[in-house]
Amino acid sequence: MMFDMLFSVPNFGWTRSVVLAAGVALGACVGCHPAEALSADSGSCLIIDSDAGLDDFRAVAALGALGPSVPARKVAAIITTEGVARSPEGAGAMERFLKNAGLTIPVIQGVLPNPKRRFTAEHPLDPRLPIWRKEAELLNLTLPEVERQANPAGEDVAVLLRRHTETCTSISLLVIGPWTSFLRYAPDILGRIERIVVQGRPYPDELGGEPAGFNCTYDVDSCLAAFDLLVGRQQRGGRRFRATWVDIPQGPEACAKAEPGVNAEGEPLWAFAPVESWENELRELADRYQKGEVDRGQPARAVAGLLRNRQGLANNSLWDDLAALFLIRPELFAVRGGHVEPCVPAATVRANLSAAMILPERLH
Ligand SMILES: [Ca+2]
Repeated sequence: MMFDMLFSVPNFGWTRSVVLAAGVALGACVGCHPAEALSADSGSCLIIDSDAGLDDFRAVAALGALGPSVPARKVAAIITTEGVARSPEGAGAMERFLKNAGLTIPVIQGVLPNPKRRFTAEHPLDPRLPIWRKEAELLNLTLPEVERQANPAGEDVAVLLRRHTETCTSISLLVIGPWTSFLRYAPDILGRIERIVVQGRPYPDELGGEPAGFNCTYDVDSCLAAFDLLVGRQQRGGRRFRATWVDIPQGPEACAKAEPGVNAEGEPLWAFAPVESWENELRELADRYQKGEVDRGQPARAVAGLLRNRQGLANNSLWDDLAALFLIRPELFAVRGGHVEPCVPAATVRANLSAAMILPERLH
């Protein structure tokens, strides 16, 4: 999530994928999923590595609805890595959310970070983290108490992930949390990864910047080690390996029809936020897709429930939502600096996210 955003690694050569923007189909196709970026072979899987923040749940709702409908694009597993939420508590919250959303996706606890790890002096951890953690682990305070996922066998993330990726011939990895767990499971899947989509942007917004941003700062040593690993992967895999940063517009210049990130005085505008009206829009959409006992609107309704407590959404933005949407509708994004960002208004982004949260008819 958030802040002044991540890093780039010298000589890493992130692929600046996709282009284009204005003028292309801006509308939301409810219940259908173009998903050009997700390949259609039968062994194509998506893994989501998440720290179970409130934006993570929204991202999962949009992508999770893809999985059961099109097995070739299934979400093989969600890993909960400690960041905003803790790992077992984040896994418990994620399982509860998935149940509320009517989605069946394996949830695996990530490994714990080194308790003596360092934080960067430039980006110390935010003192508001305990509040964010409580809100995330309690699904924006909709749960009466924290639900920790049990792991009686004590098996770690790599062992558990193997079971869910055996048939995956190519893997897309969405990283919307710290990199701690990635280092543990990477040897098993790195050769099959065709692309990595990461929330954030390099800092500076080009090759050669220094790591920054919450997902990196929380476990900076793992973050740096992960990117050292990926540099080697790209050298071996060449152009077949793709990684894309996705971020909200933050600068003074609007990209096509997207709202600018700051006003004339340079103050943040937070246009790409989970606004209050989105809750009602999601509920109305979910109700439209509930026919008798068939409820195709469950993911949308579950997300609407997370938008009820506005206090928990103060200064919240569509960070991880956008990273998920990039996997679904890449044509809505354009390259800017070292990252991609949406080139459509925030309302269009929210409409497309809402549409992705409706379960396809073929499920029922
Ligand atoms: Ca996150």
